[in-house]
Amino acid sequence: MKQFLFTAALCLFSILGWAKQKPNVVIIYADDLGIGDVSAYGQQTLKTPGMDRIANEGIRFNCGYATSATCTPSRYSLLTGSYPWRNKKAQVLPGDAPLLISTDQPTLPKMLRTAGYTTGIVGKWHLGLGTGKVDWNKRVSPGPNEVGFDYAYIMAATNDRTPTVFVKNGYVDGLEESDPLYVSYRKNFDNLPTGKNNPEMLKMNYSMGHNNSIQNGISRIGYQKGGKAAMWIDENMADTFLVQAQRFVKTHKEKPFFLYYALHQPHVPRVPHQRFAGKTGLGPRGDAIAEADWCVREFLKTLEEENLLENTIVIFSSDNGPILDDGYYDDAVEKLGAHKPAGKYRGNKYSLFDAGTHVPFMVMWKGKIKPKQSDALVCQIDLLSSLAKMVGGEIPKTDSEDVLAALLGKSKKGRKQLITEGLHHRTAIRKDKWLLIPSYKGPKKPSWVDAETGFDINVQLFDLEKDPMQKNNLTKKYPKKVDQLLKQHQAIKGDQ
Ligand code: NG6
Ligand code: CA
Repeated sequence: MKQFLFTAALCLFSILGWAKQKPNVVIIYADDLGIGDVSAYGQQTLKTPGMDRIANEGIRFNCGYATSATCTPSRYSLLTGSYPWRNKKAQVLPGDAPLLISTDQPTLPKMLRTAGYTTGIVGKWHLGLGTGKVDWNKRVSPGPNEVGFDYAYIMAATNDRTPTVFVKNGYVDGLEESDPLYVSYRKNFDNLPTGKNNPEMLKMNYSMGHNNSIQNGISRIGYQKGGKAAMWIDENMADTFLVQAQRFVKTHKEKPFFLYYALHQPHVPRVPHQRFAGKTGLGPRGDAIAEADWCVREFLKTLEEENLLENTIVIFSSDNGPILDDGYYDDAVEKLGAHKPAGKYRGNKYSLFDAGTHVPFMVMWKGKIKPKQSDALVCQIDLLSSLAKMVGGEIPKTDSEDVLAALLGKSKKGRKQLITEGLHHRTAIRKDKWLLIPSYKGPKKPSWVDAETGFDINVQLFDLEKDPMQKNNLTKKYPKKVDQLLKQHQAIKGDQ
């Protein structure tokens, strides 16, 4: 009897303990993936069953946003809850840029860590490292570990920028002492081969920029020397990150964990593993998406096998809208066919038109969230406050709004409005069905962008419900609306 009571007490204790355990948080964040690239959003040209699983078993948000149409600024907002234009340096960073997030700023991983979570990042960082001149042969700091992540296995910037190595908790992974690594964004080392001088060494040609150091037959932005044993092979990158993400989950499953799994696809250079090359008929961009989708599928399988799906909220989104030619000739344009990466919307990466920031956004939590679609306006910047609310953490004073009820499908209301950003911190305002782009002087696009930026000297007002392609500028028809939205834009953004 005594034994029975003891066992019963133990069971009750563990059930109560389990019930009290905070849910794990996973953010899967794609790079340059458009709302029209995910088949759950309606397209028929490319199947994405992994991503679709999150949308179909969870909530598919129809008005989900990144704060910016480029990577660094969006990631900055995701992690800090602050609009990127509040920090002048929050622009696409070179691979040797200093850490953009100040170590005393509130961040999502810090908030979760304080709430008892083990926090990890695997994949693309692109928020700078160190304080200025980085010595890649010593521990590089401050970095992700200093802004809230207990574990970090990252690529420093982008897959088209040097250094082409992974950094594990501040150390270049696999670096050999006898072959130190040097990086420069100003000049080449010892006349080493470059894309510009040695095109015969390239397996993929550059179309714009990207003609500096060559690694794995692909020339990049930036120069590097040494570090041979640590250099990544692009074809294996997806597998490396997936294994890291799976390992993090398996190692930390006993306590609440937060994993930021930042996929590198379909950003350029698009070099999927042989298993995916040529499989979609859409060229490397489609194949890279298929590879990313497989990663999502495998990762969800791991959560399932570890019995974690019921206690894990999985959020999926992308850092900015899609782009075809982003600096390499890789058939993305030629093989596109009927596929529409931006779905029914006008815009692309770099653009103030809607699809620059209007991205796939799905949230799944088995047993807690009922499958549905939602039209609530939600933004990645809101994850800090919303998740703080969910875990009983501290909600810091930032631009992040608590939209937890919308994220869990309990409310149709998200935020009231959102400031979205294109290049050079130029911004627009999204509110109700409207998108207003203020007037901007100067050239409509920089020479290195092969897509529209949405800049115009005339103010532009679009009704996204009736005119998702943003063909009809309604400023003349609705002058009061223009006035109102310009005032709201000014009130939030000030003179910045
Ligand atoms: C641009 C690069 C582009 C890409 C982008 C950053 C050129 C011509 N273009 O400067 O290829 O790397 O920066 O992309 O160099 S992001 O998704 O990380 O913001
Ligand atoms: Ca990006």
